[in-house]
Amino acid sequence: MLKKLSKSLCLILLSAGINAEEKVFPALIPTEKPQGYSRAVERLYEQWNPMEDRNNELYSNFKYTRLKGLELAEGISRRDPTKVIKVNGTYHVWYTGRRTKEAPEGLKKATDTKPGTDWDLADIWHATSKDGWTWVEDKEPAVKRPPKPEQGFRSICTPGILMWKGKYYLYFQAYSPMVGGQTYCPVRVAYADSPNGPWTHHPEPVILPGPKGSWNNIKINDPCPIVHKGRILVYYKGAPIERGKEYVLRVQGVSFADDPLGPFTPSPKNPVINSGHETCMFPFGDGVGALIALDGPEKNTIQYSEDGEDFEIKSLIQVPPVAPGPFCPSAFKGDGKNTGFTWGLCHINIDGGGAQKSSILARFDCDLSPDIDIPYFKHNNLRFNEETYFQKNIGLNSNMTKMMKRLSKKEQDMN
Ligand code: AAL
Repeated sequence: MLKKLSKSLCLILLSAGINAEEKVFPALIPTEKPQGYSRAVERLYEQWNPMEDRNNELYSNFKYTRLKGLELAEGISRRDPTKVIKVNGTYHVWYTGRRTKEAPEGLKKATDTKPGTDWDLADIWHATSKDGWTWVEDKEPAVKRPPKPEQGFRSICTPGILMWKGKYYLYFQAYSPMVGGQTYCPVRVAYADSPNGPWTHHPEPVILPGPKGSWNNIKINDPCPIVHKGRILVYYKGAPIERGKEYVLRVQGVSFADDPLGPFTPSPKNPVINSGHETCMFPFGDGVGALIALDGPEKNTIQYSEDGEDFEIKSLIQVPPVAPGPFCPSAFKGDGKNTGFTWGLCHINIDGGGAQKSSILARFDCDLSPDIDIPYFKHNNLRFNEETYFQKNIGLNSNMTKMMKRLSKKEQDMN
């Protein structure tokens, strides 16, 4: 009987074009790396994991929801939120808040009352929530611009929150007059005993741009503090004053401190991340996770580093939150048991641009927590509707349409 069966199995395989002796990659994914297949199969085991993104704690897709209470209003822009923290049952977030009668129209047209960019003439605002979906904004900024001529008198923006030994620290970009890509931007800090303030400006900037000719010699953007192995790490994006294809564009560095007011010592390995415009670093397990979006060869990835300095790509992501501020329940414990996050706030520029229109804060949900398993967020194959493909920045613009038509014409003439 058995003999008969295996004979008929051989016949079926042969008729399907498969030789019973031939090695075929099985449908049931081997849990151990099988030998003798392609580099792609090897990578599945060496760099990724055989269950693909379904088993990847550092992979997620992101789903967005409009916030209640912080809706778009004339003359108000909110962007670049901090991490969300929870204190005595209330969630807190801080962000760049701009309230100007006039709209930004570029730095050349900026005046004392007209902003040059969405983050010009801004202060740091604060909102609270009981559930993470509905938010209530304070009546006044939490941290106001310092008086002239202190650094930051023109605009303070893009804050990052740190909880350290029962106190609260907000790190932020401090601009005196803005003059385009050439604007000098160090990081200042303000501190408070309660998330509700009052906040006091530390008199001196704590993280300064680097020396002449270095990768961060003009700007330190997006300060993102975390606690790792008992130390304070502040990540940031640096930019040089030099512009052009041969110069560094957007890379990230880190500085270490044992006191929130400094001194901060830059990592000798800086820059520690070679990409990213909108980023967020978060404690994960006993290392550091980093969500890296928009710029550079490693854009739209989630990376991981054991020591906070040497990062490896762990996943490729789609539609990442812009300027994410996740709620990381154990972000500032520094106990090596960090559980990632499942939601946070981010910003969306209302016309899909960057600098010239107002922005809104939005909520994102995801599964970047090793303690939780939500298969919905581990799906691949995210597809978009018609409107998405033809919207500004994705549809081919009119100048490029003309150029591509000229090119097609040339190709036709040549062939
Ligand atoms: C943001 C951040 C920094 C930039 C600008 C305001 O999203 O990258 O803060 O300077 O845009």
